[in-house]
Amino acid sequence: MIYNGPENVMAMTSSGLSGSPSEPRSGPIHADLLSSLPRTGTEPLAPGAVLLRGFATAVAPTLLADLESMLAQAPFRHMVTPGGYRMSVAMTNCGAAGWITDRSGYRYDPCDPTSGMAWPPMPASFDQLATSAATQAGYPGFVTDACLINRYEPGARLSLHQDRNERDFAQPIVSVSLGLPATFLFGGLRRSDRPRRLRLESGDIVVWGGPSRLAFHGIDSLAEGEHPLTGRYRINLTFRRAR
Ligand code: MD3
Ligand code: FE
Repeated sequence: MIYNGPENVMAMTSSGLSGSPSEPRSGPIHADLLSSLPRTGTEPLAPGAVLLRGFATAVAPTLLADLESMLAQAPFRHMVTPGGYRMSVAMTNCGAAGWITDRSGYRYDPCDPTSGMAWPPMPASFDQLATSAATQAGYPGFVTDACLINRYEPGARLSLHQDRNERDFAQPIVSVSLGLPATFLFGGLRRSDRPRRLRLESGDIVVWGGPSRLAFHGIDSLAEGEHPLTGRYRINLTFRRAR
C-alpha cells in the first residue's frame, strides 16, 4: 500500500526533531495551505477494501463525455426489482455484459433489454481507470467486462444489498463516484450488522475485494445539490468482472 496523503506532507515538513541544527528548517504549514491541498491518498477502509480519494478527479470530464455518447444507444432507465418495485436509481451499462433486474430476477446479460442490442462497448477511459485503480489498491491484473452505471437524483437511494451475480467473488469491484456527494453505508457480512457511514465525493474511488467483496452495502437518500460536472445528479460507475 502506498500512503501519499496529507499525512506524509506533515511528516516531511513539520520537522524539528530530525535534521541537523545547521540545515534550514521548514516552518509549520499554514492551516489554509494544508486545507487547500487536493484530497488524495490511499486509505484502507476494511480488510480488502481501499478508498482512493480523488483518484478519478482529473479524468472525470472525459468519463462523463464518454458516458454522454453511449446514452443515445443505452439510455438511463428505472429497472424493476423481482418484487415489482421501480428502483429510484436509474441505470445503464457498457461492456460485454450488463447487470439487469426485472420481474424474473437479477442477472448479467450481453444485451440491453430495452433495445435488444448489445450494450455499448466499454470506452478506453473507463477500462484504463478501472485497471489502474485496482492496481493502486493492490489488485493488479484486474480486467473488467461489465460496467454498471448508476444515476442518483435527490431522494434516490440504494438499500442494503450484496453483489452476488458475478461468477468469481475473488475479483474485486471498482466503484467511481462523480458529481454530487453521497453517504455510503458499509455493513458487514450479515444484513443485521450495523453499517458504517462514509461520505463519497466526486473523484473518489473505492476498490472492494477480499473479505469486503461480499459485505452488505448501500447508498443513503441523496441530498439536494448542484455540482459543476453533473448538475443535480450523482453518477456512480461500478466496474465488475461478471464472467
Ligand atoms: C461493496 N452501487 O451498483 S458503489 C451497486 O454508489 C452499488 O451506486 C453503489 O452498490 C453506488 O451494486 C455503491 C460501491 C460498491 C459497489 C459494489 C460493492 C460497494 C461494494 C460490492 C461489494 C462490496
Ligand atoms: Fe452493490
